Amino acid sequence: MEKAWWKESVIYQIYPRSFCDSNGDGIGDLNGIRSKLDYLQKLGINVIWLSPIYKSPNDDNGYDISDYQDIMDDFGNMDDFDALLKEAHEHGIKIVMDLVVNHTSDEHKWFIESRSSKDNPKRDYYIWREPKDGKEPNNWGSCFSGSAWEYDEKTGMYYLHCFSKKQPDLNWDNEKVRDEVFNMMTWWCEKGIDGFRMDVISMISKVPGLPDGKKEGDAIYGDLSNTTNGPRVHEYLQEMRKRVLSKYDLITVGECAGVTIEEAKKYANLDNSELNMVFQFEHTGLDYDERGKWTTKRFYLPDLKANLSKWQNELEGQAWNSLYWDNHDQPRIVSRLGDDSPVSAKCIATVLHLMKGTPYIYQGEELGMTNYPFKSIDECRDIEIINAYKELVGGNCMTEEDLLAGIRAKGRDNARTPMQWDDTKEAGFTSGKPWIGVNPNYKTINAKAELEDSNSVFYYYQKLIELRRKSQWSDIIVYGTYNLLDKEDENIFAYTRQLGDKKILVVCNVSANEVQFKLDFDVEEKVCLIRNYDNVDLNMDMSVPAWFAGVWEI
Ligand code: TEU
Ligand code: CA
Repeated sequence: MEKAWWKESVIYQIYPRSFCDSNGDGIGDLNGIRSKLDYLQKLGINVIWLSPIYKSPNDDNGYDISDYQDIMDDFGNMDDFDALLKEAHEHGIKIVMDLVVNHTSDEHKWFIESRSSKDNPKRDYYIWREPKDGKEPNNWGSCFSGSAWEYDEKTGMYYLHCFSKKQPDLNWDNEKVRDEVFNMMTWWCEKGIDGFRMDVISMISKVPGLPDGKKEGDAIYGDLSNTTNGPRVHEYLQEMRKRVLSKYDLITVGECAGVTIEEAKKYANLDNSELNMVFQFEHTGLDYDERGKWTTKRFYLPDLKANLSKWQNELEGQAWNSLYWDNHDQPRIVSRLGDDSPVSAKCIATVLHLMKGTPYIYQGEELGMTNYPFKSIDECRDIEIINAYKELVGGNCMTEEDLLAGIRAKGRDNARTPMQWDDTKEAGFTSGKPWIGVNPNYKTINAKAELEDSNSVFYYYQKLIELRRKSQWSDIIVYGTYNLLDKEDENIFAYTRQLGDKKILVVCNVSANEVQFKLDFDVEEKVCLIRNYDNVDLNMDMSVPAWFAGVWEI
């Protein structure tokens, strides 16, 4: 297997709005991030992915961009960015930008021109359609509730927005749009950035004719299945590779809603013709129910084991994998799969970080930060949550209590509460009033306390990162093959990794119960790489305490 720095990396995602506020306005910013580079270097990560920092009206917290080549006022200015990039590099940390080019903000100058008239030269930068029988051109529903079409009085046409109506979809079939995007990407690469995370990149090629989507159950709108993995998506990414990506030493990861294993083998193939890796979503939907995400349903471990193992085994030798539990769109894994306890956080981290692929750590995950106890919709800020509340509670589809329970379990704002730095006011995130509430458990879950406790979740993550990046087992962890054990076991997630004649065994009890675990092969324990209970030794028939995690060379 060909070696590469981006295969051997551990990437830390920062949601700038909630990471660290340096000027007391209650909003995180670039200088706040720069002040925490020593902390990140101590953790041991070598790449930071910044969620969007470009000019934006913040309808979707920066995922609605109005100027790709200028910094959002809330976060600072381009000098602050240049200082952050320089100091990150001095800390041995690369910077990956969030590339959001399936859509822009409706306040982008391109869209302002496009909507001004039917014959404006930029009209076809976006997807405009005449009404069909006086209504929307098709049945597509937006990811943020309602129709995916917005009627524009001025020209009597609809424009497509798969997300909020302030996020009009770009028309990638228009080569002028591709030129604009590739020129902008080159401009950032010339500044010295180290890669791109590509937002919903699987959606940039829609099925010609924009046919209706599938309607599930009593859904009002059709789904967006005709917007993902479209007929020209690989052509566009191969053009991006040729015109931009191939000219720089970058890491690229495509966020690919709806991606299958077969499609992933194209996006993330090993011949470097498109991207390095993709974020797939299958495992994050395994605790949804027939109504979708607003449920308190929990994972069933055998399903999770089967799905993660499928991606481990079926990409082997053909494409590179990303590994993640958390990001700014997901609830926090220690609440979702664990029981909020630090020992469960360490167990769940072990499951992921010994697998094959590039691991991503979302800000606060390394501290075991938990979901937030939302009691009212007024505490929420996310457009997805707010629109869902209007549609589902307003439309009498769900009671407020049920939806709030679903928000506490699955809402994106769980990941967007401020980073918990210490036990002072507002968790040391800001000297002002934070844009969203700080989790009340910051008194005990915070970076300062964990840096002073050698048994903290922070130091456990530091050890996991060190094993992958700087240990005698680095090669086997990065490049070894994966084999799941006991696929039916409802509590134990156990697997081996092998490279040549070297083999390691990972045993995790992903439950709050003490269980027995039998190995059907004899083990001659050589050395324990990491474990979250000191007194549990490896043997053929072992009693495994709640949330136990252990890794041994065998
Ligand atoms: O997310 C795309 C996406 O698939 C998510 O909207 C996901 O479906 C949803 O959040 C799960 O509930 C990307 C960004 O990560 C997200 O923050 C943006 O809101 C979205 O695109 C639009 O840019
Ligand atoms: Ca600030």
